Amino acid sequence: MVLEQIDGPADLRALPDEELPLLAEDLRQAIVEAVAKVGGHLGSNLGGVELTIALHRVFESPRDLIVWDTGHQAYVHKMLTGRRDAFGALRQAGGLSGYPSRAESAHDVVENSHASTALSWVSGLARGQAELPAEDRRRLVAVVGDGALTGGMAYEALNNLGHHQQPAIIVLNDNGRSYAETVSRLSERVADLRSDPRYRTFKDRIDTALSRLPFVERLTEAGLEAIKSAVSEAPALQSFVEALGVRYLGPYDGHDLAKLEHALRHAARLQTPVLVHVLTQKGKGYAPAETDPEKKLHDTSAFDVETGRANGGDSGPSWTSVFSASLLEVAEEREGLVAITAAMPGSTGLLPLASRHPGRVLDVGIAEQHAVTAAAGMAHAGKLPVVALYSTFFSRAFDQANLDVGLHDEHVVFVLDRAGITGDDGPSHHGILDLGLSLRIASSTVLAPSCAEDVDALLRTALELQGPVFLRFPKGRAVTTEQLGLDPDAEVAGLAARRLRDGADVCVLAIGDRVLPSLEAAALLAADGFDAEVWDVRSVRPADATMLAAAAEAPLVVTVENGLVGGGGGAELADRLVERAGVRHAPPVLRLGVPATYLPHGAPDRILAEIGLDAAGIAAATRKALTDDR
Ligand SMILES: Cc1ncc(C[n+]2csc(CCOP(=O)(O)OP(=O)(O)O)c2C)c(N)n1
Repeated sequence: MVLEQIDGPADLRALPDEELPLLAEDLRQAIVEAVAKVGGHLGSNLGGVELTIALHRVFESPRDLIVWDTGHQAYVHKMLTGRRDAFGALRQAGGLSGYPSRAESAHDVVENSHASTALSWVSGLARGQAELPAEDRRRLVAVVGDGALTGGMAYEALNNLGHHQQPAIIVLNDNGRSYAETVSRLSERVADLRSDPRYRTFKDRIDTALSRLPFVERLTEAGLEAIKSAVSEAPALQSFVEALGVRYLGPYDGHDLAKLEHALRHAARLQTPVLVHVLTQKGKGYAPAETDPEKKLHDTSAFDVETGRANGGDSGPSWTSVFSASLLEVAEEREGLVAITAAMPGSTGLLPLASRHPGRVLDVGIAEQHAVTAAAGMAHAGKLPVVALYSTFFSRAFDQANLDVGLHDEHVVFVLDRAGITGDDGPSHHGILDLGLSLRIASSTVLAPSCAEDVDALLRTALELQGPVFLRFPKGRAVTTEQLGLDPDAEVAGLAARRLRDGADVCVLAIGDRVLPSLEAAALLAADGFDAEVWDVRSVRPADATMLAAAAEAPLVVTVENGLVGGGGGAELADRLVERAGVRHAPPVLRLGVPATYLPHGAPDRILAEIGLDAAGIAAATRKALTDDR
């Protein structure tokens, strides 16, 4: 294996050209094998193999800084920068992160896996080193996907890079897709280019014109550049970035190593902001990824290498699929309902609705802020927008939710998937801020179903309300009414809370997916002789008056949530108790939730146990509070 000879970029640079295709093959095989075992991001890593090799041959990381936008496509980079042997433990607790990680390697600069930030990072890095002598300045490279280029921050940074003529190389890894096809005219034009015979004509014309140039000029890239700019069929992207003051090179075949290296060396010599446009094929080299119509195996759980099919996981539907089915039903009943996604139609459960009513699902690109303000506009125009986001990405759109939706009292329903600890993707992907953020919006309603049946009931309620309404549920398999010991036919009205268990020693107010472990904790406490009352809060705001009245009488209240404990659901309920009972008479409240720290990757259940949010942890904390008589 050629890959075994590569312990760092220096080995890669020393490798003879003819061995590079073998290395590319080794890398693809190693990535498929590792991801098949542990799950992770596949399609973009397979597509970016040659590009990553070329980057590490041309630039000298870690002296030169390579910033991977989003970071899900940095597996090849990890393999080539000394982490080949550790790759088997990808995304496992204590093993390699699925994204760049400063703790892992000096080659990793940025580990924020929320998209569209790389151009701002290099703009800032360029500004930061502007006063250094030229020989001390590092070369700066941002690698960004066409999907990430639909995010507003990328345009804001391009504007600054061009305006201030900051020397930085933006490598656009254009595979035409985010998860689904990228929503952008700029991308569409490139898709046309891939198949359009006029593009060939354009390229041919350049070659012909170039062959007519004097020999010396032919040697200079400047000659080629001048001709390209003069040809009117140049891609729309070229006109766009050049209008902002950023040079454009390309498009290049992202699987042609020699051409890529040549293009990157040229870009590095320019000393200006320059965008190198590289066309790659998502999933390249692995048939099940190349042919996956939904997302080119963008991400996947562990799978069978032969077929590419995910290994059977736990049985039962996921929270997402429960929401998906419910949305389909309620959409049939409400013509005005429109679902909005920020480039994740499949993962947020919108595909069934999109296939039945294509016009009623809107993919805005990786543009959460725009999604939310556009939803406010739609609501004002009489539609019923449902914005389906992962909890972690909602943070991006807090200001829009607060002011465009909240201040204007527009009725927008936010469905926040993957709320709570998400696990494998590490600190930037845990959905632990949404409760705190949504509760900061003065007019918001905040709902958290504890079981599958309640997703439907609370979604229906959310659609009846006014103003911003948030519905959050976690990653993974949905809890059933049977697991909670509920009668499936016993309906709970509207926003009412549900008393699941009586008890006089302590009143546990459990939110969303922490209801089941709280019930289990009550059983553990009962074995120790403590009688716990347990409520399924369902609506954090407004909180049910009957529940608050019961809690106000308890000697101790414990709140439990899968979200940041500071300023979260427990804090909200504690405030309501004080309001109700008076500050001197309200019961003491023990708030259990996620601590304010950047939690690393690992299996969700394991992380939840470590931070005391499983049944044993809830029981232990409650027992301690009950017996702590100082
Ligand atoms: C702000 C934000 N929203 C959503 C996502 C989820 N997400 C991760 S990768 C991805 C698609 C990225 O597409 P692109 O940049 O073209 O990279 P590719 O995977 O196609 O190489 C999305 C939507 C994210 N990381 N950040």
